[in-house]
Amino acid sequence: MELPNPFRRAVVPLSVEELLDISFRRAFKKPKPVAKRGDKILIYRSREISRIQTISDTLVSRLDKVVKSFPSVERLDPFYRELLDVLAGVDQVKHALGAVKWASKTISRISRWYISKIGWTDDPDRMAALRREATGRISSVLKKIKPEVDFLRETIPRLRDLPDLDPTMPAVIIAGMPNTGKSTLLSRVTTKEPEIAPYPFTTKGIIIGHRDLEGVGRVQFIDTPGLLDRPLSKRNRIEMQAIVALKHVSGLVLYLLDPTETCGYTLEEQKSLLRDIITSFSEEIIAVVNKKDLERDYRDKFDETRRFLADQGIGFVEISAEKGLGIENLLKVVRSKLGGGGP
Ligand SMILES: Nc1nc2c(ncn2[C@@H]2O[C@H](COP(=O)(O)OP(=O)(O)OP(=O)(O)O)[C@@H](O)[C@H]2O)c(=O)[nH]1
Ligand SMILES: [Mg+2]
Repeated sequence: MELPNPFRRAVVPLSVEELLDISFRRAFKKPKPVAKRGDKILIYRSREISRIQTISDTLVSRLDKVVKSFPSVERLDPFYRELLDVLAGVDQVKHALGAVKWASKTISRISRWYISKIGWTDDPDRMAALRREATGRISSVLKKIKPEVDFLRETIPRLRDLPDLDPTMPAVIIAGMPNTGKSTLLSRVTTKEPEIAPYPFTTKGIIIGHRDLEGVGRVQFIDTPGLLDRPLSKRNRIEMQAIVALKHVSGLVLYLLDPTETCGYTLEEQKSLLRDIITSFSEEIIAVVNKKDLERDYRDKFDETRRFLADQGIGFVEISAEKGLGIENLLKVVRSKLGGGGP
Protein backbone atom coordinates (compact mmCIF):
# COMPACT_ATOMS: atom_id res chain seq x y z
CA MET A 1 0.00 0.00 0.00
CA GLU A 2 1.75 3.11 -1.22
CA LEU A 3 1.29 6.50 0.32
CA PRO A 4 0.80 8.55 -2.78
CA ASN A 5 2.40 11.91 -3.06
CA PRO A 6 -0.33 14.14 -1.56
CA PHE A 7 0.35 16.86 -4.15
CA ARG A 8 -0.18 14.56 -7.13
CA ARG A 9 -3.66 15.85 -7.88
CA ALA A 10 -3.05 19.50 -7.03
CA VAL A 11 -4.32 21.66 -9.89
CA VAL A 12 -1.88 24.13 -11.46
CA PRO A 13 -3.69 27.43 -12.10
CA LEU A 14 -3.80 29.01 -15.52
CA SER A 15 -1.98 32.33 -15.74
CA VAL A 16 -3.98 35.47 -14.99
CA GLU A 17 -3.88 36.38 -18.69
CA GLU A 18 -5.19 32.95 -19.70
CA LEU A 19 -7.94 33.10 -17.07
CA LEU A 20 -9.12 36.47 -18.32
CA ASP A 21 -8.92 35.36 -21.91
CA ILE A 22 -10.90 32.16 -21.38
CA SER A 23 -13.63 33.72 -19.27
CA PHE A 24 -14.14 36.81 -21.44
CA ARG A 25 -14.15 34.80 -24.62
CA ARG A 26 -16.75 32.48 -23.20
CA ALA A 27 -18.90 35.40 -22.03
CA PHE A 28 -18.92 37.20 -25.33
CA LYS A 29 -19.32 34.13 -27.50
CA LYS A 30 -22.53 32.96 -25.89
CA PRO A 31 -25.50 33.08 -28.25
CA LYS A 32 -27.71 36.01 -27.43
CA PRO A 33 -30.75 34.95 -25.48
CA VAL A 34 -33.88 35.02 -27.58
CA ALA A 35 -36.85 36.79 -26.07
CA LYS A 36 -39.91 35.58 -27.83
CA ARG A 37 -42.00 38.64 -27.29
CA GLY A 38 -39.23 40.90 -28.46
CA ASP A 39 -39.01 42.91 -25.27
CA LYS A 40 -35.79 44.77 -26.04
CA ILE A 41 -35.09 45.77 -22.47
CA LEU A 42 -35.40 42.20 -21.29
CA ILE A 43 -33.04 41.04 -24.02
CA TYR A 44 -30.43 43.64 -23.14
CA ARG A 45 -30.72 42.93 -19.46
CA SER A 46 -30.39 39.19 -19.72
CA ARG A 47 -27.50 39.53 -22.16
CA GLU A 48 -25.47 41.76 -19.82
CA ILE A 49 -26.33 39.68 -16.79
CA SER A 50 -25.31 36.49 -18.53
CA ARG A 51 -21.98 38.04 -19.57
CA ILE A 52 -21.09 38.93 -16.00
CA GLN A 53 -22.36 35.59 -14.73
CA THR A 54 -20.33 33.59 -17.26
CA ILE A 55 -17.12 35.46 -16.48
CA SER A 56 -17.67 35.08 -12.76
CA ASP A 57 -18.66 31.39 -12.93
CA THR A 58 -15.70 30.50 -15.11
CA LEU A 59 -13.20 32.29 -12.89
CA VAL A 60 -14.67 31.15 -9.59
CA SER A 61 -14.73 27.52 -10.67
CA ARG A 62 -11.14 27.62 -11.96
CA LEU A 63 -9.83 29.39 -8.87
CA ASP A 64 -11.74 27.22 -6.40
CA LYS A 65 -10.38 24.09 -8.06
CA VAL A 66 -6.82 25.24 -7.32
CA VAL A 67 -7.59 25.84 -3.65
CA LYS A 68 -9.68 22.69 -3.13
CA SER A 69 -7.30 20.34 -4.93
CA PHE A 70 -4.37 21.38 -2.72
CA PRO A 71 -4.00 19.08 0.30
CA SER A 72 -4.56 20.50 3.76
CA VAL A 73 -1.13 21.56 5.01
CA GLU A 74 -2.05 20.65 8.59
CA ARG A 75 -2.87 17.09 7.66
CA LEU A 76 0.27 16.42 5.61
CA ASP A 77 2.63 13.64 6.60
CA PRO A 78 5.73 15.33 8.16
CA PHE A 79 7.97 14.15 5.32
CA TYR A 80 5.85 15.88 2.68
CA ARG A 81 5.12 18.87 4.88
CA GLU A 82 8.81 19.57 5.32
CA LEU A 83 9.49 19.03 1.63
CA LEU A 84 6.73 21.55 0.95
CA ASP A 85 8.50 23.95 3.27
CA VAL A 86 11.88 23.37 1.60
CA LEU A 87 10.58 23.59 -1.97
CA ALA A 88 8.03 26.36 -1.58
CA GLY A 89 7.70 27.59 1.99
CA VAL A 90 4.60 26.62 3.97
CA ASP A 91 3.73 30.26 4.70
CA GLN A 92 4.17 31.40 1.12
CA VAL A 93 1.93 28.59 -0.14
CA LYS A 94 -0.73 29.36 2.47
CA HIS A 95 -0.58 33.03 1.54
CA ALA A 96 -0.86 32.29 -2.20
CA LEU A 97 -3.82 29.93 -1.72
CA GLY A 98 -5.44 32.51 0.54
CA ALA A 99 -5.06 35.15 -2.17
CA VAL A 100 -6.67 32.86 -4.74
CA LYS A 101 -9.57 32.20 -2.38
CA TRP A 102 -9.95 35.91 -1.73
CA ALA A 103 -10.05 36.62 -5.47
CA SER A 104 -12.72 33.99 -6.04
CA LYS A 105 -14.91 35.35 -3.24
CA THR A 106 -14.42 38.95 -4.34
CA ILE A 107 -15.23 38.16 -7.96
CA SER A 108 -18.45 36.45 -7.02
CA ARG A 109 -19.41 39.35 -4.72
CA ILE A 110 -18.71 41.91 -7.45
CA SER A 111 -20.72 39.96 -9.97
CA ARG A 112 -23.71 39.55 -7.63
CA TRP A 113 -23.73 43.25 -6.88
CA TYR A 114 -23.63 44.38 -10.50
CA ILE A 115 -26.15 41.79 -11.60
CA SER A 116 -28.61 43.11 -9.07
CA LYS A 117 -27.85 46.70 -10.12
CA ILE A 118 -28.54 45.85 -13.74
CA GLY A 119 -31.86 44.46 -12.56
CA TRP A 120 -32.88 47.87 -11.27
CA THR A 121 -32.41 49.85 -14.46
CA ASP A 122 -34.40 49.93 -17.68
CA ASP A 123 -31.77 51.91 -19.57
CA PRO A 124 -29.74 49.70 -21.95
CA ASP A 125 -26.80 52.14 -22.00
CA ARG A 126 -26.66 52.08 -18.22
CA MET A 127 -26.74 48.27 -18.30
CA ALA A 128 -23.75 48.16 -20.66
CA ALA A 129 -21.90 50.68 -18.52
CA LEU A 130 -22.53 48.63 -15.39
CA ARG A 131 -21.37 45.47 -17.12
CA ARG A 132 -18.16 47.21 -18.22
CA GLU A 133 -17.59 48.43 -14.69
CA ALA A 134 -18.11 44.91 -13.34
CA THR A 135 -15.71 43.28 -15.80
CA GLY A 136 -13.16 46.01 -15.16
CA ARG A 137 -13.28 45.40 -11.44
CA ILE A 138 -13.11 41.63 -11.92
CA SER A 139 -10.00 41.99 -14.11
CA SER A 140 -8.29 44.18 -11.59
CA VAL A 141 -8.99 41.68 -8.79
CA LEU A 142 -7.34 38.98 -10.89
CA LYS A 143 -4.39 41.18 -11.77
CA LYS A 144 -3.85 41.84 -8.09
CA ILE A 145 -3.15 38.15 -7.43
CA LYS A 146 -0.78 37.71 -10.38
CA PRO A 147 2.33 37.23 -8.19
CA GLU A 148 0.57 34.56 -6.13
CA VAL A 149 -0.78 32.78 -9.21
CA ASP A 150 2.66 32.83 -10.83
CA PHE A 151 4.19 31.45 -7.65
CA LEU A 152 1.70 28.55 -7.59
CA ARG A 153 2.28 27.89 -11.29
CA GLU A 154 5.97 27.49 -10.57
CA THR A 155 5.64 25.57 -7.31
CA ILE A 156 2.83 23.06 -7.82
CA PRO A 157 4.49 21.17 -10.71
CA ARG A 158 7.58 20.71 -8.51
CA LEU A 159 5.45 19.28 -5.71
CA ARG A 160 3.51 17.03 -8.07
CA ASP A 161 6.83 15.53 -9.21
CA LEU A 162 7.85 14.41 -5.72
CA PRO A 163 8.22 10.64 -5.37
CA ASP A 164 5.78 8.38 -3.55
CA LEU A 165 7.13 7.36 -0.18
CA ASP A 166 5.55 4.43 1.62
CA PRO A 167 6.04 4.84 5.37
CA THR A 168 5.22 1.18 5.94
CA MET A 169 7.90 -0.18 3.60
CA PRO A 170 11.51 -0.72 4.77
CA ALA A 171 13.69 2.12 3.52
CA VAL A 172 17.37 2.48 2.69
CA ILE A 173 18.61 6.04 2.31
CA ILE A 174 21.62 6.61 0.09
CA ALA A 175 23.45 9.72 1.29
CA GLY A 176 26.84 11.36 0.91
CA MET A 177 28.72 14.23 -0.63
CA PRO A 178 28.02 15.19 -4.24
CA ASN A 179 29.50 13.05 -7.00
CA THR A 180 30.39 10.12 -4.73
CA GLY A 181 28.24 7.70 -6.77
CA LYS A 182 24.86 7.65 -4.98
CA SER A 183 22.79 7.62 -8.15
CA THR A 184 25.10 5.07 -9.74
CA LEU A 185 24.42 2.83 -6.73
CA LEU A 186 20.64 3.35 -6.98
CA SER A 187 20.74 2.34 -10.64
CA ARG A 188 22.74 -0.78 -9.64
CA VAL A 189 20.34 -2.01 -6.98
CA THR A 190 16.98 -1.00 -8.48
CA THR A 191 15.45 -0.53 -11.91
CA LYS A 192 15.47 3.26 -11.53
CA GLU A 193 17.69 5.11 -13.95
CA PRO A 194 18.58 8.43 -12.35
CA GLU A 195 20.81 10.89 -14.10
CA ILE A 196 24.48 10.18 -13.46
CA ALA A 197 27.17 12.72 -14.30
CA PRO A 198 30.73 13.60 -13.31
CA TYR A 199 29.77 16.85 -11.65
CA PRO A 200 28.22 17.74 -8.28
CA PHE A 201 24.49 18.29 -7.67
CA THR A 202 23.39 16.19 -10.62
CA THR A 203 20.55 14.88 -8.45
CA LYS A 204 18.32 17.79 -7.49
CA GLY A 205 15.56 15.94 -5.67
CA ILE A 206 14.73 12.71 -3.89
CA ILE A 207 14.46 9.66 -6.16
CA ILE A 208 12.97 6.35 -5.01
CA GLY A 209 13.62 2.93 -6.53
CA HIS A 210 12.43 -0.47 -5.34
CA ARG A 211 13.87 -3.93 -4.96
CA ASP A 212 12.70 -7.20 -3.41
CA LEU A 213 15.13 -8.56 -0.87
CA GLU A 214 14.83 -12.15 0.24
CA GLY A 215 13.41 -12.46 3.73
CA VAL A 216 12.59 -8.74 3.85
CA GLY A 217 10.23 -8.14 0.94
CA ARG A 218 9.98 -4.97 -1.05
CA VAL A 219 12.44 -2.29 -0.01
CA GLN A 220 12.54 1.34 -1.12
CA PHE A 221 15.99 2.72 -1.90
CA ILE A 222 16.08 6.49 -1.61
CA ASP A 223 18.67 8.38 -3.62
CA THR A 224 19.27 11.86 -2.23
CA PRO A 225 20.99 15.01 -3.48
CA GLY A 226 24.60 15.44 -2.41
CA LEU A 227 25.36 17.13 0.91
CA LEU A 228 28.23 19.50 1.54
CA ASP A 229 30.12 19.59 4.80
CA ARG A 230 28.56 22.69 6.28
CA PRO A 231 26.08 23.75 8.93
CA LEU A 232 22.36 23.29 8.45
CA SER A 233 21.74 27.04 8.19
CA LYS A 234 23.98 27.25 5.11
CA ARG A 235 22.36 24.37 3.25
CA ASN A 236 20.58 25.14 0.00
CA ARG A 237 17.20 23.90 -1.19
CA ILE A 238 18.71 20.91 -3.01
CA GLU A 239 20.68 19.72 0.02
CA MET A 240 17.74 20.31 2.34
CA GLN A 241 15.77 17.60 0.57
CA ALA A 242 18.42 15.07 1.59
CA ILE A 243 18.18 16.35 5.16
CA VAL A 244 14.38 15.92 5.08
CA ALA A 245 14.82 12.29 4.01
CA LEU A 246 17.37 11.65 6.77
CA LYS A 247 15.13 13.31 9.33
CA HIS A 248 11.74 11.88 8.44
CA VAL A 249 12.32 8.51 6.83
CA SER A 250 13.15 5.81 9.30
CA GLY A 251 15.45 3.26 7.80
CA LEU A 252 18.99 2.30 7.17
CA VAL A 253 21.45 4.90 5.86
CA LEU A 254 24.16 4.01 3.36
CA TYR A 255 26.78 6.75 3.54
CA LEU A 256 28.90 6.80 0.41
CA LEU A 257 32.56 7.66 0.62
CA ASP A 258 34.84 8.29 -2.33
CA PRO A 259 38.44 7.80 -1.13
CA THR A 260 39.75 8.72 -4.59
CA GLU A 261 38.51 12.28 -4.03
CA THR A 262 37.69 12.37 -7.76
CA CYS A 263 34.26 13.50 -6.62
CA GLY A 264 35.93 16.84 -5.95
CA TYR A 265 35.79 16.69 -2.15
CA THR A 266 38.55 15.65 0.21
CA LEU A 267 38.40 12.58 2.40
CA GLU A 268 38.59 14.91 5.41
CA GLU A 269 35.41 16.67 4.30
CA GLN A 270 33.67 13.36 3.69
CA LYS A 271 34.69 12.07 7.13
CA SER A 272 33.55 15.27 8.76
CA LEU A 273 30.11 15.08 7.10
CA LEU A 274 29.80 11.44 8.16
CA ARG A 275 30.50 12.38 11.78
CA ASP A 276 27.96 15.17 11.51
CA ILE A 277 25.28 12.81 10.17
CA ILE A 278 26.00 10.27 12.89
CA THR A 279 25.48 12.88 15.60
CA SER A 280 22.47 14.54 13.95
CA PHE A 281 20.33 11.53 13.06
CA SER A 282 19.35 8.40 14.90
CA GLU A 283 19.24 6.07 11.89
CA GLU A 284 21.69 3.19 11.69
CA ILE A 285 24.50 4.02 9.27
CA ILE A 286 26.64 1.77 7.14
CA ALA A 287 29.59 3.38 5.39
CA VAL A 288 29.91 2.35 1.75
CA VAL A 289 33.40 2.86 0.38
CA ASN A 290 32.86 3.38 -3.35
CA LYS A 291 35.02 3.51 -6.47
CA LYS A 292 37.00 0.44 -5.40
CA ASP A 293 37.86 -0.14 -9.06
CA LEU A 294 40.30 2.76 -8.68
CA GLU A 295 41.94 1.41 -5.51
CA ARG A 296 45.26 0.65 -7.20
CA ASP A 297 45.79 4.36 -7.90
CA TYR A 298 44.63 5.50 -4.47
CA ARG A 299 45.81 2.77 -2.12
CA ASP A 300 46.82 5.13 0.69
CA LYS A 301 43.47 6.88 0.67
CA PHE A 302 41.61 3.58 0.78
CA ASP A 303 43.76 2.43 3.71
CA GLU A 304 43.21 5.72 5.51
CA THR A 305 39.45 5.36 4.99
CA ARG A 306 39.41 1.82 6.40
CA ARG A 307 41.46 2.88 9.41
CA PHE A 308 39.17 5.81 10.14
CA LEU A 309 36.00 3.69 9.91
CA ALA A 310 37.48 0.94 12.06
CA ASP A 311 38.66 3.47 14.68
CA GLN A 312 35.21 5.03 14.82
CA GLY A 313 33.55 1.63 15.02
CA ILE A 314 31.51 2.29 11.89
CA GLY A 315 30.56 -0.82 9.91
CA PHE A 316 31.49 -0.59 6.25
CA VAL A 317 31.47 -2.38 2.92
CA GLU A 318 33.56 -1.71 -0.16
CA ILE A 319 32.07 -1.52 -3.62
CA SER A 320 32.40 -0.19 -7.10
CA ALA A 321 28.93 1.02 -7.97
CA GLU A 322 30.01 1.60 -11.52
CA LYS A 323 31.64 -1.77 -12.12
CA GLY A 324 29.19 -3.69 -9.95
CA LEU A 325 31.83 -4.93 -7.51
CA GLY A 326 30.74 -5.85 -3.98
CA ILE A 327 27.05 -5.18 -4.65
CA GLU A 328 25.89 -8.66 -3.62
CA ASN A 329 27.77 -8.30 -0.38
CA LEU A 330 26.27 -4.87 0.24
CA LEU A 331 22.77 -6.23 -0.36
CA LYS A 332 23.48 -9.08 2.06
CA VAL A 333 24.43 -6.58 4.76
CA VAL A 334 21.34 -4.50 4.01
CA ARG A 335 19.15 -7.61 4.25
CA SER A 336 20.55 -8.59 7.59
CA LYS A 337 20.16 -5.06 8.97
CA LEU A 338 16.55 -5.00 7.83
CA GLY A 339 15.90 -8.27 9.60
CA GLY A 340 16.00 -10.57 6.60
CA GLY A 341 18.70 -12.90 7.93
CA GLY A 342 22.16 -13.20 6.41
CA PRO A 343 25.59 -12.54 7.93
N1 LIG B 1 35.48 4.89 -11.22
C1 LIG B 1 34.27 4.95 -10.67
N2 LIG B 1 33.46 5.99 -10.92
C2 LIG B 1 32.25 5.98 -10.35
C3 LIG B 1 31.78 4.94 -9.51
N3 LIG B 1 30.54 5.22 -9.09
C4 LIG B 1 30.22 6.42 -9.66
N4 LIG B 1 31.23 6.87 -10.42
C5 LIG B 1 31.28 8.10 -11.21
O1 LIG B 1 31.15 9.21 -10.35
C6 LIG B 1 30.43 10.27 -10.97
C7 LIG B 1 29.27 10.68 -10.09
O2 LIG B 1 28.33 9.62 -10.04
P1 LIG B 1 26.81 9.88 -9.58
O3 LIG B 1 26.20 8.53 -9.38
O4 LIG B 1 26.16 10.84 -10.48
O5 LIG B 1 27.10 10.56 -8.18
P2 LIG B 1 26.05 11.18 -7.13
O6 LIG B 1 26.60 10.91 -5.79
O7 LIG B 1 24.69 10.69 -7.43
O8 LIG B 1 26.20 12.73 -7.47
P3 LIG B 1 25.17 13.93 -7.13
O9 LIG B 1 23.82 13.52 -7.60
O10 LIG B 1 25.70 15.08 -7.92
O11 LIG B 1 25.24 14.16 -5.66
C8 LIG B 1 29.99 9.73 -12.33
O12 LIG B 1 30.89 10.18 -13.28
C9 LIG B 1 30.08 8.24 -12.14
O13 LIG B 1 30.30 7.57 -13.37
C10 LIG B 1 32.69 3.83 -9.28
O14 LIG B 1 32.38 2.88 -8.59
N5 LIG B 1 33.91 3.90 -9.87
MG1 LIG C 1 23.02 11.70 -7.89
